[in-house]
Amino acid sequence: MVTRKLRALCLVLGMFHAQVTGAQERDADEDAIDDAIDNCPAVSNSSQLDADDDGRGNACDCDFNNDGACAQPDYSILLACFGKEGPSLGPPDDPTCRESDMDGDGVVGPGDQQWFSVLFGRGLQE
Ligand SMILES: [Ca+2]
Ligand SMILES: [Ca+2]
Ligand SMILES: [Ca+2]
Ligand SMILES: [Ca+2]
Repeated sequence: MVTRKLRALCLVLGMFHAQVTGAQERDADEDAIDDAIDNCPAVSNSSQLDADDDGRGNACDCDFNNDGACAQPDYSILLACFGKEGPSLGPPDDPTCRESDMDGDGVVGPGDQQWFSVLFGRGLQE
């Protein structure tokens, strides 16, 4: 009898715990980083790489020249960095080409171009 009551209590407590933690730890993109501190809440980027340190992770930061828009000039920067590996000399707006490495694999390549085209036109997202 006591065990049954205890079990019921544990079940209720467990549900309560799930509700509380569910509210506190929302992780929409399921990258194991809570939305509250995720620098790209809508894009899975567990590395949280943010080359220009502007609070927006590389994965969702296609504004390489930091003019507030994700547009043609940014694409030109990506093209200027295309094929470059690691920190290497790029255009003035992304001198190390590290911002253009959107997927964070260490090289600016087709993956980043694809990533850019997904974000292009959508505008910058919070
Ligand atoms: Ca994220
Ligand atoms: Ca950034
Ligand atoms: Ca821009
Ligand atoms: Ca890359």
